[in-house]
Amino acid sequence: MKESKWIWNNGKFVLWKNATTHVMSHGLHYGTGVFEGIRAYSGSVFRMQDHYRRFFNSAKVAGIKIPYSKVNLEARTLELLYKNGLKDCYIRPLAFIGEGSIGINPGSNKINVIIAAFEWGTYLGKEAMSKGIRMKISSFKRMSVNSFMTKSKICGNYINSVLAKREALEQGYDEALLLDDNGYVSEGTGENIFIVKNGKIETTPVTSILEGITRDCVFKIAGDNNIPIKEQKFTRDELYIADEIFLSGTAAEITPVREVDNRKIGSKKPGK
Ligand code: PPE
Repeated sequence: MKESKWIWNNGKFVLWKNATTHVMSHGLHYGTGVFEGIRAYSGSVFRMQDHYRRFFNSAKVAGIKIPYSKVNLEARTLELLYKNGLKDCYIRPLAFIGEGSIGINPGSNKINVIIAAFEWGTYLGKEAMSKGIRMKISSFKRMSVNSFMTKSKICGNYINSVLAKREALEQGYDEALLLDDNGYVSEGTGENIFIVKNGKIETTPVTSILEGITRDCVFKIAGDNNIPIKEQKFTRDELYIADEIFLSGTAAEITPVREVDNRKIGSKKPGK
């Protein structure tokens, strides 16, 4: 990640180093915030409206009322890129509950909204795209849908991903793969997963995952190329014998997987 000059902070553009917050912010203590991850390519923000739609939906699920309109945040995002001179970058909108009442009930504490934009290269390591990554099934399960709301990018939810990611890296892998409550494959710590078998693509149903916007692009691209694609539950052994596996996500883009639990996948090279 490379620092940029300006951050949009509660209605104003402020210098990166001045975009600070109070230590008694509710969001800091209880994870009461929601965020998005968006990329821009050559100055065009990729599916911006879909990302802001999900941002507002996340906030709705979390019971957070964002005090700006969607159109306003979209316009400020474009302005932020312009002010920072950024064309290829990652954009991080965040809304979180601020200081005031402490304790579980956030009361009427102010809702803070920020948008940051910065350069962010390959998410899963330098060689991820050319060689594919090595994954390990995590000892942490993907959180249960009735405990945490998996369709929502709620800040606090991400402790599940942080635990799994750290464990995988400490054990020498590039990324963790989480199973759901019932033992089926769910997703990576920040990516959806696809398997290819006999020329057909399968991905997990939306039940326990974040409904990725890149995932939706994969459906569209497969459709355009007449490649059969469907949502289907699958188990970890189906991963081992898949012809190809890849991940999708805004940060990860499309990343090939070359190994799961030390088993080589398909031809050991990124597939078509
Ligand atoms: N699952 C999870 C849990 C997830 O966080 C992401 C995005 C996805 C799937 C893919 O969704 P989409 O980006 O709409 O295709 N993860 C974001 C956060 C990454 C981070 O490290 O922070 C992202 O890719 O921006």
